[in-house]
Amino acid sequence: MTALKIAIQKSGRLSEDSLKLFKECGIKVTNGARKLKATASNFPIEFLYLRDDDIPGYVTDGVADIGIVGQNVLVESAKAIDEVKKLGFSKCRLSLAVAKDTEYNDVSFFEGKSIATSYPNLLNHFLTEHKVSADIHEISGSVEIAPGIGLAEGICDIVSSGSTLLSNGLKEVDIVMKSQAVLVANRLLSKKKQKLLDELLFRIDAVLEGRNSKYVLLNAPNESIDKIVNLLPGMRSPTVLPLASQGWSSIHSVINEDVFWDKIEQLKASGAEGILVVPIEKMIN
Ligand code: PRT
Ligand code: ZN
Repeated sequence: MTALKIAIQKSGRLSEDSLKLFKECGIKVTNGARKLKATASNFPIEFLYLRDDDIPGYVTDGVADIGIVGQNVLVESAKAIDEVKKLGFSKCRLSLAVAKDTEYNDVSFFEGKSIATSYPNLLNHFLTEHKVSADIHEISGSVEIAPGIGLAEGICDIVSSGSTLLSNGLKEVDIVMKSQAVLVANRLLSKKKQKLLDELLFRIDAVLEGRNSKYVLLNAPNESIDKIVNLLPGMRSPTVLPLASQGWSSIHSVINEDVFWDKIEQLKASGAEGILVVPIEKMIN
């Protein structure tokens, strides 16, 4: 039987959320992470556990059909594979940073200076775009210590909370790229594998849409219904049910996480009371 082979990070910042996504997609894999491979018991998919840097290469070569990797690693690798879905986790940015008391106005600061990074391709592309010529020092780890030991005047590294920069006396001065985990796929999947990938993407969409939405139930006096319904699109339109007490209704709908608090304010101002918010496990449009 054909199985889709997926490469995911063995252990690191992508691992837990990657496994959680498959679990929420109803795909059962038993304790794989300590082994090299594992097969799901209820979906034709085989997991390969690898270092994140190797994933774009394995997917390009077809050792794996698909993979989960950060956009930073994908773009840096410059491999001929496609990003098929943004997954919304492991969000971070690749940024330029300098010693915190340095006067910095714009990227031209780096003209003729040296920058330490593990992302030479991305940095080179960014500098070229800004017509800055600088000396790129490629190092594989602990980039943040480079200015302190006199290796470079600046660094280009991944930042998420910013605390690594802070504790090394550095400040973030420009963003080279924003990144998140993405699903990537080989460009030459067989028809059977493409069908399995489509099934998987259908499940992933349902999980991601659900994560990004809340189910809301509220009470309102009947004269406010029109106003409230206008605020709430719902999947098709909101549900309106009469309450036992005369003149009142219960309204049910779905609100997108991005506009959640704004909507709640508007609903309250329009007469909504007793608002209940419930997580959605999956949402199929
Ligand atoms: O062993 P393997 O090669 O598989 O893993 P790795 O050590 O190369 O990667 P890992 O697990 O650290 O990161 C995997 C992916 O997670 C990265 O490619 C990014 O897409 C994403 N990601 C999200 C991060 C961070 N957040 C992050 N904070 N990757 C690295 N960091 C590091 C950064 O390099 C810096 O040292 O964390 C430090 C900065 O964090 P803050 O919170 O102090 O700003
Ligand atoms: Zn790595």
